Amino acid sequence: MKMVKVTLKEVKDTLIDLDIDEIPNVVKSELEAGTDPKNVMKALTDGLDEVGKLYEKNEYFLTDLVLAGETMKEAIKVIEPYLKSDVKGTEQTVVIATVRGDNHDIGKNILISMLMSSGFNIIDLGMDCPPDKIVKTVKESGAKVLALSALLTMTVEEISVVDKALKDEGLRDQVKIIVGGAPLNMELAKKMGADDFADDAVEGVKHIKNLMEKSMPKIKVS
Ligand code: B12
Repeated sequence: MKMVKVTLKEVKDTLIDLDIDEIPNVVKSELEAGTDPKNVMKALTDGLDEVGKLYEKNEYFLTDLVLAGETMKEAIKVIEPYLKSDVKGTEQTVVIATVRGDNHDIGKNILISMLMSSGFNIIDLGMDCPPDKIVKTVKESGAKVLALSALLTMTVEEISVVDKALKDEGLRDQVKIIVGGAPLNMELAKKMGADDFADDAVEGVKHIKNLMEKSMPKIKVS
């Protein structure tokens, strides 16, 4: 394969053009030229934002959203080995899911890759995940952190359903909930009963490490 120097704008545009055949080449060229993988990821997510806007304007259709998702997945395959997190994890378990009714998993999967490269043990419950499955998994795994992704305004409420279901089972004190996804912010996250929120996967890894540390039993040194 002949490598030609590309720009971040070309990475973004290739995604907007939904060019699934070309995306691995442009992403690889950009990475091999030494560009920070986080910046390449930013160009790709900016591209997806643009796709979302074109969809809102009825210039793109559902089939285009589907193809955008597939194109992003091809890009992530190339970028994943370069995405090393600086935060070292503690090999503790994080249960992670996209909430019920929501079929967006690209952001969740980026977070998983970064958590794994930081040494965390992941139980991935996939997308459109019912609350009872989440509760059962938290119970059986003894996980200290539950990470939930919600991309649709109408599925944000599902976070509070999970929070309540964990409370009903007496498990809420055992597990911290962190949430992420475009419609969320810290205020809304807390309103839904979560303990924490992070804007992106890089911040997410840092926050999860902090939550893990907070949930460690304190050892008294006399
Ligand atoms: C690709 C896509 C799809 C694909 C998803 C494929 C897949 N496997 O994920 C498909 C085609 C399935 C899809 C379907 C729909 N979609 Co859609 N989709 C998108 C699109 C273009 C990109 C989403 C994405 O992957 N972004 C890139 C990732 C990397 O970003 P991210 O998920 O936000 O994740 C980052 C952070 O948020 C964070 N993060 C995410 N999760 C978590 C979790 C934790 C714990 C932490 C710490 C951090 C974190 O870290 C990530 C990386 O940094 C967005 C537009 C957009 N700009 O977001 C619309 C969008 C989300 N979709 C939208 C809509 C309306 C739909 C449909 C309802 C369309 C329809 N009429 O059927 C359906 C709903 C299906 C369903 N039930 O879920 C709207 C939502 C509007 C809203 N606010 O409710 C959007 C915003 C488009 C738009 N502008 O109108 N979609």
